[in-house]
Amino acid sequence: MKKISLLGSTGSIGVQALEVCENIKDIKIEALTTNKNIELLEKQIIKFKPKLVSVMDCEKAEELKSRLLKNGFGNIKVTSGLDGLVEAAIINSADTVIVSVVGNIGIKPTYEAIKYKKEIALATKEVMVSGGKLITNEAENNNVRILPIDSEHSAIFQSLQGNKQNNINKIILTASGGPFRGMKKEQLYGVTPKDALKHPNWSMGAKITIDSATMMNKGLEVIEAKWLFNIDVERIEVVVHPQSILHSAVEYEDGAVIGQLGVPDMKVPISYALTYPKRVKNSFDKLDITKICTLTFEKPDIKTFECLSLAYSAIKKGGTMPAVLNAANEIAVFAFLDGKIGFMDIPKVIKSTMDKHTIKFNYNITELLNADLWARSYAKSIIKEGIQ
Ligand code: MN3
Repeated sequence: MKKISLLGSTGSIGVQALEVCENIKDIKIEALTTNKNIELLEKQIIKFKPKLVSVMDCEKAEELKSRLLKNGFGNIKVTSGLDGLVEAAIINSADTVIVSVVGNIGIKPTYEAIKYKKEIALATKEVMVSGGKLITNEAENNNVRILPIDSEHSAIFQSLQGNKQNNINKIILTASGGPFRGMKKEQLYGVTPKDALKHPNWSMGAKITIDSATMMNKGLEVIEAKWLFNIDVERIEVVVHPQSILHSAVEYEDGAVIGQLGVPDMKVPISYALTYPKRVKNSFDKLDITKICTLTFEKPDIKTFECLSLAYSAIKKGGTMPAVLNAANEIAVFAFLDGKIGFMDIPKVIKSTMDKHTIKFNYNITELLNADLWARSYAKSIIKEGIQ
């Protein structure tokens, strides 16, 4: 039986992960965490009866404690803050940690979970973008597997099975292109958060939906793929594929391209990460290939969607730069969602922050998190002063 700690159980991936766990059956949920959605967490607690839960927001954690006491669930431990999240990640009774929190907050708990030799099922790509080098080193040292939940990376991972001895030419990383595919810069200055939140194929959280609209999501995924599959970014090609049916592919040196297809449904990659190398039957929607009619592929418009080039540039510069890209992006995205900056200001905030950063090439986790903090405060200061 697999025993799971699920970090970020009330988010879009977390909720789907619990659905997958119910389908797999032979799984016990040991810990659940949320940022502040204690209403949903309480329902999950009643259903899955974990040993420990953690709430980032301390006040909400206290509120949950008294609610659980009233409900007769007073025996469940409630922790809070980043320390609480780490406690959930390293809980003794779990062997696998699903990381599906929003953003960089996932780095520390993932890093600690690896030290405790927990298998990682990773949905939070920011963990790899920022901490890729430290996380993959630590995983190697502890002989810990990191299984991707991100749909493209799951597709690449699936396409690599049975090919250990074969060299690959390149990874073909597919992108939907987001809601603004085909639009030019001039058309994008006036777009609102509401426009950007309408993703054509995937239903996801707000942060990743905006990242999809700017194509930063794909930039982050290029960096994520580099670390997960130990491949040079020059050999990762982003291809826009609006139907989101081919979830990504691998081209081998003989020219054979092996990819994974399916309906856009995160439950499939989640399930594979939890049951690998086995596949488990489910009742989720299946692909009717005769109904697709057309699959199209095009090169990304990197002049319009500058975030994609910024991501390539950050990983090529290396060291702490990808962490800075990621942190500045988080600040810019939330400022855009709050109506503080325009859509086209997002790459400007990121670029200015990157330009100002002095890269550190040898760093520990504290120094990495400091680079992240510096980038956040610098990005905030640019936004406050007004973007040129
Ligand atoms: Mn993805």
